[in-house]
Amino acid sequence: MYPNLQLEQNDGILTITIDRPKQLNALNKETIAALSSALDAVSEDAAVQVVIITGSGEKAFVAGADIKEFAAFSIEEGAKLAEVGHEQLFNKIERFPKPVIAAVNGFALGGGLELAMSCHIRVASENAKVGLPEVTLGVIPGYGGTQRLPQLVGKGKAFEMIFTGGMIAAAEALDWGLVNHVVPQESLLETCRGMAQKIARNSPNAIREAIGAVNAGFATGVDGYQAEIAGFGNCFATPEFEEGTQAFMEKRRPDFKNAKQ
Ligand code: CO8
Repeated sequence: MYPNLQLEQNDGILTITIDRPKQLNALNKETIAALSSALDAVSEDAAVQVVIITGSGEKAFVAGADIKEFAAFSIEEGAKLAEVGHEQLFNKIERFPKPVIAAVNGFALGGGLELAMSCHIRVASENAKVGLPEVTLGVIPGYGGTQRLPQLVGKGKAFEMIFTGGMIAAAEALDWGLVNHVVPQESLLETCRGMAQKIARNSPNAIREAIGAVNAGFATGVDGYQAEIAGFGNCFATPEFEEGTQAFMEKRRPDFKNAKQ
């Protein structure tokens, strides 16, 4: 049991629902720590292959960091809060060895959009609205938004979103490449689970290496191509590689679950 979270595990897919609906699922310290622990608990658990993160209710994914919690912070406390958040959650998700899908079921604002952007894939419901309203509060995005938003939508659009603090609708987020798909709210989880099931049929080891290689291309001072070469090599001589190639030659579906040692 984790405070402010609901967990549901089915067929290798763990769905984590952030459950503070009265506060529009705002991320307070306790919730960030709980998410961090829930992810740690499954990062090396072969029974979980894909994680879906969503928000409770029909209104919000996450309406941001909990403003009430940091309203009276000093410079040092503000910096510490951001630093701890990066370490405990946002970087952890980006580097998580299993795919993490954000099911954006409503408002994803500030830290909420930053949470969605740290996930590997984003799927939004038609009613979703996303934005980085931090400058309207006198702060800047502090959970990775200044870095991940330009990666996803380009520098010009990122500046526009950050400077105006405005929200964009799901359709525009799709157009900008900020989310991969937009679906009716009632089919959001089903769509994410369908995608997760497809992913779960593939080699977990290869997926872990792919996450590392893609991330390496965005890391400062790291040669992404070299990371890809190393990751590609790491896949060889593994039971999953043996199973994948054998299955192809035997004209059957690979069974990676039983290929694991
Ligand atoms: N923090 C705390 N409480 C919140 C938050 C939030 N981010 N968002 C909503 N709530 C609470 C409201 O205070 C209200 O609670 P109560 O009834 O006790 O007053 C409840 O949720 C419902 O909200 P509203 O009544 O405002 O609902 P509306 O439908 O009228 O409006 C909105 C919905 C438009 C989403 C509105 O709630 C809103 O603008 N929320 C704030 C959005 C925002 O500014 N988010 C960014 C926060 S700052 C941030 O995320 C910084 C990230 C980086 C931090 C780095 C470390 C510090």
